[in-house]
Amino acid sequence: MGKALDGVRILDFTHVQSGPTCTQLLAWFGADVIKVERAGAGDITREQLRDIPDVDSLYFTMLNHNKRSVTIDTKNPEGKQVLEALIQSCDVLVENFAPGALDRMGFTWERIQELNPRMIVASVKGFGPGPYEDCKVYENVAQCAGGAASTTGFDDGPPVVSGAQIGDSGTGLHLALGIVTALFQRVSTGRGQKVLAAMQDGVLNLCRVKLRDQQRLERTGVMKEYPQYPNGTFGEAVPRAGNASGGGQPGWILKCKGWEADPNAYIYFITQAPVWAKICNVIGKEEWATDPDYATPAARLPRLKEIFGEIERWTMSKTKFEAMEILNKYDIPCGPILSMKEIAEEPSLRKTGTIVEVDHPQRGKYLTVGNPIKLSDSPTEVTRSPLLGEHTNEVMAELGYTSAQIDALRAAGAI
Ligand code: CAO
Repeated sequence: MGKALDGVRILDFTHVQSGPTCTQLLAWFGADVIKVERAGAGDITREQLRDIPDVDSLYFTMLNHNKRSVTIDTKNPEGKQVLEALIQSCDVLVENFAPGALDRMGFTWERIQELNPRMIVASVKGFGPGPYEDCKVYENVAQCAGGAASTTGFDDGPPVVSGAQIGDSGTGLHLALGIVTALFQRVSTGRGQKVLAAMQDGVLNLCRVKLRDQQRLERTGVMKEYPQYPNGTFGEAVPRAGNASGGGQPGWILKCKGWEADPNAYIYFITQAPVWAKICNVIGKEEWATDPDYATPAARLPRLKEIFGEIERWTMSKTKFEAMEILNKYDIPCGPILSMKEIAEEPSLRKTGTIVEVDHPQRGKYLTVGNPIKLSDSPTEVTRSPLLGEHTNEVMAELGYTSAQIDALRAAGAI
C-alpha cells in the first residue's frame, strides 16, 4: 500500500528533539527524510544519555526512525555544493538550529529560493520575533516561557515542568502540520514558503485554557472549580490548580488500594454532572443525588474537597483497575495513573502500533513510541534509525555523484 507522503523529499537539518519529532512524523507518513549530520559527530543526542557504550542512545533512536542519514560538512565549500544539490532535489528543508545558524552557513531564505523556488523552509525556534528571538531554547525553557510551568503544580509549591515534552515534541507536531499545509498550498501557488513554529507559541497553544482562566479571573476575581475556592485566595494571575480538571467537569487524582507502597496506585476521577446519581450510588451516598447541597454542579463546587474525600474513601478500597472496571460500567469518566512500566507492557498498545519493538544492529531490540496518528490508507511501519552516515553513498549516487567523486569529497572532509 502507498503512503500519504510518498514522493515528498525532506532535507532534514534537525537535531535534538523538536525538529526530529517533526521529520520522524513525516517519514512515518511516507516522506523520504534525508538527515544531514556532521561526519564523526552527528546529532548530539546520538551520544547523550547512553545506556550502552558507543551505541546510539535511545534518545536518538526514538526520534529518528524511518530516516536516512548522510554526513556533510556544510561549512566546507565542497560540502556546501552537496547541500545545494540536495536543496534542489528536495521539497522541504526542516531545521531547528539556533537563530541565525542557517544564515551564517550561507543558506539564507533568498539563497534557498534562488536554488529552488518551490522549497518550503520550516523552522523551530525558541521564540518568535520579539525580545527573546535570538535565544537558544530547550524544552523546559519553553514550558516556562509558554505559561505551562506557572500554571502547573500545587498552590503551596514552586512552578513545575511537565514530563510531557510539550515544548519540543509539541512544537515538532505543530511544525509538521505547518509543513503539510504549505505543501498543500504549493499545489496551487507553485511556490515554497517559510514555516515557523516557535516553542513558546506551541506551548501557549497547548495552554490556552489557562489564558481563558486568566480572563475569567480578571472579570470575576474567582474560579470556583479551582482548589483555591472557597477557602483560599486568588491573586492577579492564574494560580497552580494541582490536579483539578481544566474543564467544566471537576476532577481530582484519588488514592487507590495499595497507594502506601505503589506510587502510581491512583485514579483520575471526574464528577461528570450527567452521571452524578450513579456516582452517589457507587460510593454509597445515595442521599447526595437529591440533597440540594449536592444535587447540582453549582451546589457541589464549594464542597469539592469533601466530595472527593468521600469518593476517595471508596477508591481506596479498590485497586485502580478494579475501580476502573466498576466505574466504566456506569459510564463514569475516570482513568488509571499508569506507570511507564505498565504502559510498556500493555498488550493493546503493542497491538495498535502505539508501542513498537524495533531491532537495531548495534543495540538489539528496544521499545519505541510508534505513530500516534493512524491513517487507514497510509499505515506506518516503524523502521530503525540510521547509523551515522549510513546512506551517504546512496544519496550522493542519487544526486548523480560517481564513486570516485564521492571518495574525493570524503578525502577532502566535505562529507
Ligand atoms: N556542518 C557544519 N556545521 C554544522 C552542521 C553541519 N552538518 N550542522 C550544524 N552545524 C553548525 C551550525 O551551523 C552551528 O554553527 P554556528 O554556531 O557557527 O552558526 C553549530 O553547528 C551549532 O548549532 P546550534 O547553535 O544550533 O547548536 P547548539 O548545540 O549550540 O544549540 C539548541 C542547540 C537546541 C539550543 C539550538 O539549536 C536552538 O536553540 N535551536 C532552536 C530551538 C530548538 O529547536 N530547541 C529545541 C531543541 S530540543 O530540546
